[in-house]
Amino acid sequence: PQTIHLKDYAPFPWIVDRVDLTFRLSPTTTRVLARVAYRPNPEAGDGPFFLHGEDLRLISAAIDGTPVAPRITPEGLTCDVPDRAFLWEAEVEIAPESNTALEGLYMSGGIYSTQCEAEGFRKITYYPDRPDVMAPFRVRIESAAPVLLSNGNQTGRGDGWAEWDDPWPKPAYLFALVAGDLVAVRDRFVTRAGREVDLAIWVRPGDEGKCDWALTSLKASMTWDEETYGREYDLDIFNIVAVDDFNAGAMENKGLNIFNSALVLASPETATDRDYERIEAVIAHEYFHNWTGNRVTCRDWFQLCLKEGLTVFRDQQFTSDMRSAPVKRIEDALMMRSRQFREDGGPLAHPVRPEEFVEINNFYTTTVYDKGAEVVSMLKRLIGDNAWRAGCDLYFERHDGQAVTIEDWLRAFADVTGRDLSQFQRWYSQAGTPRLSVTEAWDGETLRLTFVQVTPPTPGQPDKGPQVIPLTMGLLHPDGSELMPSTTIEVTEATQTVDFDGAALCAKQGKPVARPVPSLLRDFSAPVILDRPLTTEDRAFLLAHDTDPFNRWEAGRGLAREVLMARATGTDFDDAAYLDGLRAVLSDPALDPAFKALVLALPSEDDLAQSLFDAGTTPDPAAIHDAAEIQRRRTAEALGDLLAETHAANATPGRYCPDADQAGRRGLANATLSLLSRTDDGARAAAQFAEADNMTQSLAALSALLNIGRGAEELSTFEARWSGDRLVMDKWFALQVMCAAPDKAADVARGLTEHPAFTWKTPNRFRAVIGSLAGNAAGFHHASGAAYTLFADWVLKLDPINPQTAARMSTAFETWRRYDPARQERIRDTIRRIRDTPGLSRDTGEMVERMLG
Ligand code: BAL
Ligand code: ZN
Repeated sequence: PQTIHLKDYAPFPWIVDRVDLTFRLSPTTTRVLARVAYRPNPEAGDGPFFLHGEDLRLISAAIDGTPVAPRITPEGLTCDVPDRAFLWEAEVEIAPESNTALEGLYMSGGIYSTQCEAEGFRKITYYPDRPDVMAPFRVRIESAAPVLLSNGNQTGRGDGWAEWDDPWPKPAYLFALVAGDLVAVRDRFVTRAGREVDLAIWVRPGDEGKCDWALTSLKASMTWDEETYGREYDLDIFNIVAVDDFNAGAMENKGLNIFNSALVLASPETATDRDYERIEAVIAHEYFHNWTGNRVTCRDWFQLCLKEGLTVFRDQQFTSDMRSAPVKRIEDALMMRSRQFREDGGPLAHPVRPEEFVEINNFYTTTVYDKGAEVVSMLKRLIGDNAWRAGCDLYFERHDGQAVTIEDWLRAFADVTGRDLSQFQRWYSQAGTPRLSVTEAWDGETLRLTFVQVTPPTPGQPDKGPQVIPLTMGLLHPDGSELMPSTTIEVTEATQTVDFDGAALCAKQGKPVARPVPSLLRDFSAPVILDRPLTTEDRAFLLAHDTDPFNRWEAGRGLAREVLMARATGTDFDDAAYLDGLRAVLSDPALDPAFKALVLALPSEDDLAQSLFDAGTTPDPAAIHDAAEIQRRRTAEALGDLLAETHAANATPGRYCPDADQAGRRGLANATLSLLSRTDDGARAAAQFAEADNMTQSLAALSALLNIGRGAEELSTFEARWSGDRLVMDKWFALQVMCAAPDKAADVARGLTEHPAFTWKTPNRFRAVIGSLAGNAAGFHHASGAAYTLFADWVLKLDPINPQTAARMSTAFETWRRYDPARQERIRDTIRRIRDTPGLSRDTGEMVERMLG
């Protein structure tokens, strides 16, 4: 397979002035007629007239009405064309019904739907399928289906046809078409400028009652983007469609977002608080793309973070504003550490802006998205809120209607601030998580902090330069009061010292002079690993006194990690400080319940495996699992009454509402329930399951029961009640695998693959069973190797029909080098078995090659 390089970028030699598409829909023989106006691009060099096209049957092609005979390859066609403006016409035939890869035009549950990002449009017609070719599209759909949708505004509708016109030039990856038997739940939004926008959420008949939250979230997003960034919507219609078969979460097609139904449909009975929060965030994310991605798009796919990192950052800001900012920050840091640091530290590490790829679908990663968002967040932190907004305004003003690069993006901020951002740009080009070590020295007057930053080698990048690390920090007096509130310092050198006049700070507060206690990397101000020798007493002090909620939580997490790492390696460790800390947090009436729930949760087993590995110890997944289980029981025994009180006080916060307040209280109650089940034999959980009137409490109770090896009866009750609801059944499948004991996980998953409802070609169901097996760390890495084998068998089964999802799944093996020689050998042999399978897709092939290194 061919590797594509950033350095080889060249503009397309033609400009597209207009695209007219006619679709005659049929499940097996859809005809697509394309009429495309081309003219030479004066800013591009010469090159062949090459149009991408895959799995198309060309019926006819013509230039200015004269038939032509292009040369066709599996990747596209070339054709001799005049050196002037001309009209290209081509008719092709495609078969949406047999498109199981879910890229291009496909059928899902009888509904025609598209997914064109990144390179799916080439499966619809011959076209320069690259993001820097932007054009206005007109679309005519001919079909007996009752609902016919495409991008832009509807310009005509008759019996068996509809016409759509999208005036905003767009790349082909933003094209969308939907047709089928759908119903709309409608609303209306008036923009700040007075434009009246018809909003509609299109779902299968029967799902109308589950759209309210998505609509509420959409209107909130539209208002927020106007108020926060001055960005308004620009069409008369905004449509969202929910489909069941979808490789990812959702897609920001212009004016016609298409969503995985799991991220649209919600009712209290069927969706959890977590689902509601996610729906709110993803609806916002796709809406925000209208400016960050659609109006200003990427020049090439190497610039993917330009739209994704920025849009994730924007949706994070939105969630912070709609809910609790500290809780959101902790959740985002947890995600970064569990997913992105893991990627950054393994064989799949790549820069936020990669420089080469084989299959671009493999680069829709946590690094591009989440680290990309952290880079944007650091930029804002470094330049301040006003310059941030001014830079964004300048970026939109300069580049509206263009396909641009990270250099263009940064130039807007350099111009607004006069700042040299060349060192900052290393965040885009250097892979790997910087490790920032800190040592402290106190001479009775001055506190000196010495920072040393090192970014470890990653594939293709042996040496790294120092990066600009915005380090937000504060200083506390040993009596617990604050000496220096949050301040951001810039660590730019490989080694750097910073002095603080501790004596003066104490004197200013009227305090006796004492060595200040630093609180570093507040608010998780940079995506780095902070190496800082802290004692248990230091952590307990910060948990009790830090004024920064993130670092307060971080201190508690440090205590938990200490206890679990010691226990997992067979070392005696006193958990008194950890338990005292929990007691204090749970008893503090001033703290947000959602924050308490986060403090109560243990680090994940995968997180502990990574921490042990980072500390130079080979992690034993079984020992980690046992350590966590023992600690849960000990916590339940030590804090029983307080946990029970907390559960009782928070379990029923009133008539169900998915807002942050209620969700936080339910989250805390469910965290306590899980612990209490360890000592009450599941009595409370069984009662909660029997009484629950919402999915959050029902699922948490079921999970608490399964985690202690009970819940068989409840599982049957749940299945009988929800067998007709595919999204709820995904939860039923996933929970059993996630909660299975380590020695049973593979068998549980195998058993579920034999369940008649295991429709494995639907990505959501596949992920629920097979994906969850990788999520059960001790089960996945059970010494028998049974889970590795089962997992690989299913990846190989999925690969021929859906390479994109299969490739993504295969990354479960990315951590193989962490483990002992026996496990390493098993996993390596498994990856090799995948690699050596004849006919393996380019997608999965690239992933396994990279994992083997
Ligand atoms: N652009 C792909 C889906 C998303 O990130 O919004
Ligand atoms: Zn996105």
